[in-house]
Amino acid sequence: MTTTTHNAPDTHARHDLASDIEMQAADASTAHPHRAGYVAIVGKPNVGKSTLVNALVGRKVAITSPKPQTTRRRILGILNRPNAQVLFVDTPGIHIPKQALNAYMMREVELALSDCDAILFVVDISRSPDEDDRRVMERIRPIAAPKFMALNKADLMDAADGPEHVRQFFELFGDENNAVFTSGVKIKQENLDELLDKIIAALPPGPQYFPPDQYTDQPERMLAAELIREQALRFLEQEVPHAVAVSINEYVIRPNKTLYLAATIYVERESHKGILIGKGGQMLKRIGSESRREIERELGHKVYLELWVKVREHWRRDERYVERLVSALE
Ligand SMILES: Nc1nc2c(ncn2[C@@H]2O[C@H](COP(=O)(O)OP(=O)(O)OP(=O)(O)O)[C@@H](O)[C@H]2O)c(=O)[nH]1
Ligand SMILES: [Mg+2]
Repeated sequence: MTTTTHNAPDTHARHDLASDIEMQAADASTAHPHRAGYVAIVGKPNVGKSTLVNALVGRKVAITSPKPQTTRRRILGILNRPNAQVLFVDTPGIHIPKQALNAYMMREVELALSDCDAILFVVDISRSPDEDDRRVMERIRPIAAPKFMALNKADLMDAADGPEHVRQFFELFGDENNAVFTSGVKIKQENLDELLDKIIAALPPGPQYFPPDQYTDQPERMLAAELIREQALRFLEQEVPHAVAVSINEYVIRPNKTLYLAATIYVERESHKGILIGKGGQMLKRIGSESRREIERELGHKVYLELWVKVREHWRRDERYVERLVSALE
């Protein structure tokens, strides 16, 4: 595994364990064994995969943004239910890779698909299916794992075109019974529950692989780096946000519980650096204060944040840098 978002047992161990438990369940004639498994969440960019994972897990596991290609690697979101532990694996939106970064992102999707117990295909129901949705479906069609479709952004569904979009998505997916209307922003909890019940019923019997208080596999410093990138995506325009990567240089929790955090925001060109810093440093200040607020809210520390800006020319084209920068390790 290259970037390693998972700390879970390897597949074989997991499946051996699962079959043991299956046998125990059968011995005890239990009708409702505890279930557990990985659910790969896939779809084209910007359909709301990360927003949906956050809504399902009930925590901010992954950053979101109106700009496509926000998610760059696999991100685990853990949901505990009395009868199940669902391991959602958020993935980058599927697209045709042009640079080393995009190729990396697509490898991350492949890794998620290569070891999953179920697949959740997310689509944006406010539009009709296009080539990109079809490409996703073609990719997952040969995979044997049970598949579900989230007809997402249902809150944006238009009364006039909506039914036709739904018909076309059903036709593409081919299994109406495993499709559910969802919305990650205006949540109709019943729909999310309906989706969850269907997914859980399809998972293999298995134990809690992760402790019940753990909701992701990302270390705090990585969450912090992502929260900073989210604010950069929010305030920057055009190609600059896509050229941003964030690395944590120092992450120290002081005895008074204050978190001292020093991070570097990488961009690809001197011109990006100028935009990121802004007139009189205003842009960097804004990104800094909004990120600090978010990190305080999500991680529960008082935060002292120091931001640096560096140029790493064309890092997205260079495999050597991509992995390190995407994992916030540089
Ligand atoms: N109205 C509405 N907007 C949504 C919904 N889900 C997500 N969005 C918005 O759609 C945009 C994209 O959401 P993300 O969750 O980042 O999408 P994604 O599929 O993870 O995108 P990538 O990581 O780029 O592949 C954001 O602006 C979200 O706020 C929804 O159910 N309804
Ligand atoms: Mg995403």
